[in-house]
Amino acid sequence: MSSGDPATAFDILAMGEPLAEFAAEEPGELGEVRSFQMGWGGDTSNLLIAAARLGARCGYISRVGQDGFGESFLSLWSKEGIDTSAVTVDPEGFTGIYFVTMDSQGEREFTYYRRESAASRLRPEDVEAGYLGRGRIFHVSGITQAISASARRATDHALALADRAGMIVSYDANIRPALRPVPDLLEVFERSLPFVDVLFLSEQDAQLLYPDLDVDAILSTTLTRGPEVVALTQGDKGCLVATEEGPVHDVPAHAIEPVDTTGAGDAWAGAFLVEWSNGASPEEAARFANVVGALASCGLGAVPALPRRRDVERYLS
Ligand code: KDG
Repeated sequence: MSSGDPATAFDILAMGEPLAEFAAEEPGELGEVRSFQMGWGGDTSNLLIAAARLGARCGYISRVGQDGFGESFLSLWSKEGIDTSAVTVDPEGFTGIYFVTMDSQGEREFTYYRRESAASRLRPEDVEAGYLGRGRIFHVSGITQAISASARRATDHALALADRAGMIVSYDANIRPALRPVPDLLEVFERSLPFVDVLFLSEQDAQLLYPDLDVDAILSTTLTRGPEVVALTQGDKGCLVATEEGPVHDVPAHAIEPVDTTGAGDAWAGAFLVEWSNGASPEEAARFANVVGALASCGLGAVPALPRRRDVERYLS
């Protein structure tokens, strides 16, 4: 994607909350684990890093605290080549934190410390039409809308601006019942769909939002509400990709033994966007994204294992 569209400065702009990440290095409850790996998370930040490592020109709209974690994110983004001119360092907020723990069955759990964080202070004034207008794709998620009322208003404003500017609008449902009750998340999700061109849903998101529908019904219901493409990821089963005109493509996953799937869905979506917006068909983009998602699961933490294009090529050869 480094060839990019010369008419725009950025291939992908995203808005959301970065979270300092503490990934347990051993199974156990939060109070029992003694060793954590510090790293970086936050779904929209993960997606941008994944896309930047595949060659996309990216920029982030966010807020971090005036603290060590905020500094660490700013230096990470700059190392990854992500523009931070729309990231505010907010002395009145702190950079959010989350812990990732794993029970003996391998079930992951996220514990958040993010209420009143700097990013939850995102507001419509943080979204400048001039900045958005420099991008080709705008990406946001249900998490950005769930962290606070002002972040939701900022997202609604950005979705409307991006849509009006003719950008490709990408949206990951990322349903997190720990942040808000599911009926509220469903209401915001459905209200956002008319602005969305590419929708990403995990199987778990789909079940939480529409427990009474099967996947075919979920794909057709969401497609009729606005998106041009709906991608439903199904972990080790692969993914389904649907468009209004074509058949539903069922693209198998790559058999790997995952170490940590945190961030794999974000990497998948970033890779899909990079390939699809560069002319690949939805099915080809999903095939590529399945490799990226698999490789992203091969290390502890959301960011360390995100592959570069040469890693994907090496894997495929
Ligand atoms: O997709 C992984 C993200 O969920 C993780 O990095 C943390 O952004 C996060 C969140 O809010 O759950």
